Amino acid sequence: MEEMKTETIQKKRILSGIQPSGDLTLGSYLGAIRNWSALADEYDCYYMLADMHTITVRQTPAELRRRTLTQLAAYIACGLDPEKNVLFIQSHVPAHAQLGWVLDCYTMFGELSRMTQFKDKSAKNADNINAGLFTYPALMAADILLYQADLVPVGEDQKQHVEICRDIAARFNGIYGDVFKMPEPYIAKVGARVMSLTSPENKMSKSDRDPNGCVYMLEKPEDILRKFKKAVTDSDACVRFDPKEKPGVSNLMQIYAVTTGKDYGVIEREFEGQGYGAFKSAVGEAVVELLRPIREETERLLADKAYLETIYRTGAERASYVAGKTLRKVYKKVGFVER
Ligand code: ATP
Ligand code: LTN
Repeated sequence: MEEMKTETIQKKRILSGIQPSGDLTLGSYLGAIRNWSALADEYDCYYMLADMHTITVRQTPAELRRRTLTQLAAYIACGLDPEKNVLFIQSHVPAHAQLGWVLDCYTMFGELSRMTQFKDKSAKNADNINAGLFTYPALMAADILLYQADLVPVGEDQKQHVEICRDIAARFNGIYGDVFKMPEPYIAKVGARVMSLTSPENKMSKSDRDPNGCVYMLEKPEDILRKFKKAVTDSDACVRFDPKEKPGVSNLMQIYAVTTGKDYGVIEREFEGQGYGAFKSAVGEAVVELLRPIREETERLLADKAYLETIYRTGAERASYVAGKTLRKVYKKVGFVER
């Protein structure tokens, strides 16, 4: 009886997504996907492969297709059960583009100009500063608002986009009444910022130009170990957590802590009096063991294209149902004639 009662209470809804713009990294895993799988029982979860956002930067079509399917397989291999989570490809649900256009008309040039990611990406792609790159936050707002999401789990770097989404929703609701639920960013405390192994002052990122700074989720164990052995540290030869003075060592400690569940005090004692060699190898080995089952499961799933197809088709249907309801409401509010 108790159980039946809780079943009828509407769960809070979560939406998040990652662009298939590069191979997933240890940062994408520790900062995002790993935290998602723990939310499935408590929340109603929607996770998207944000392929429409990816083309704001030029892509090779075959590569984009390969990365999208690999990312879907990796979501599942990381523990996102497709029965409990709606996993879908953004371009399969046309409501994203449709609401995206409407919201473009409720988003101001000035506020888009302040987006840090736009400034960064337009500096990196100076020969292709296209309109999509500029209006991207309105599409991301559509992604979130279509599902009436309560929470949006993202890393620190995406907080500004969730805030502009809230501003757009408040502006729209201010004119038309309560159409959109106001979403909150949801930032995990651990792993929120995994740094590059070669330049620990920068975030580990899929599109990093230095491949040695970045550990890919599906990388071979020997390559992972080699990258950790080469990781930048300092001349102090002491394993101690101090992100300001010792960014390289502290980043490795953070990775080791999240991977093994040990706290910083325990790690400091474990490597006391030893050089960095033993420490770096231990972190590398812990990461290899963390990623090994995920790599094996991703490879197994990728060999079963028919299964992946069933997952993304079912996901698109379930997502379209919810998204369609919001879109119809919005179309009616702005004054479009019903078909
Ligand atoms: P790109 O290089 O294409 O900008 P990225 O590697 O920075 O990509 P995103 O696709 O922007 O990754 O991020 C996907 C999700 O993972 C976001 O929620 C982001 O905040 C989180 N994330 C990405 N990199 C890290 C990292 N190094 N540490 C913690 N979280 C991360
Ligand atoms: N902008 C995000 C990816 C993204 C997203 C979303 C995240 C697109 N739409 C909606 C959360 C909710 C990125 O670049 N990491």
